[in-house]
Amino acid sequence: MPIAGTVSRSASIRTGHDAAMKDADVAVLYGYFRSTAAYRVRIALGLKGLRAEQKFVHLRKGEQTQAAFRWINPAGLVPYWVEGDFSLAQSLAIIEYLDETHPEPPLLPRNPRDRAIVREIALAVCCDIHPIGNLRVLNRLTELGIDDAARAQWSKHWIETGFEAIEARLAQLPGPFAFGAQPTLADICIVPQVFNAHRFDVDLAPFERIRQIEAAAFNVEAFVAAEPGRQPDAE
Ligand SMILES: N[C@@H](CCC(=O)N[C@@H](CS)C(=O)NCC(=O)O)C(=O)O
Repeated sequence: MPIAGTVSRSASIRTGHDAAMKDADVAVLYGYFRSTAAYRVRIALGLKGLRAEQKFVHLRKGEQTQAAFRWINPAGLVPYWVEGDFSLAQSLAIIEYLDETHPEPPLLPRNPRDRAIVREIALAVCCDIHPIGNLRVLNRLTELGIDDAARAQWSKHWIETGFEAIEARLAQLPGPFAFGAQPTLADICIVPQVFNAHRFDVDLAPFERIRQIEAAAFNVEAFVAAEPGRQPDAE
């Protein structure tokens, strides 16, 4: 059980202040370079100035379906967070946990209505776009006889549909990020989805605010360092 055997049971998050901690004490993030959900968590860690040990689950090779990983996360999905005896699935739950345990800089605005709007955008990505284009959904389409070209059309269509709704909301909000001058949970979800949109040749011309967010993110180290191509498991 090579993956399971590497889980630290005494892990905690390492910050700039306690960088001298032993490697065995660092929290573990299970991910995959091209996983947009893991990409979200990497950005959040970077914005908070936190580090976690990354362990890689090769989704294309199906490692997420193997017993070694299902022993860690029975859902067979990444990201997955392990910190001592505490473990957590779901990127939004992990990010909100990090935000609550490490409040600076905040990833949500203070005002309840503003917080709700930022969450609305994040959920539009995580609930309305991402799950329909997930690998296991695409694999199921193949099993049902859908060819690769139609599969790609499927992904492109749902990204465009979701982006139209998000862009309409963003047009009401100040830039350059989704909710003003500082990145929030909304940007953490949008930027990885834009990466995926490029993979499926989505024309971003109609999405002015989304393009503005992508450009703003290029100037923030946490977003740059989290890019799939910069991860140790990138191919
Ligand atoms: N809602 C979950 C989604 C997790 C998810 O679907 N992860 C994808 C990668 S982005 C995955 O592990 N896919 C494996 C598969 O489809 O077999 C989250 O936000 O963490």
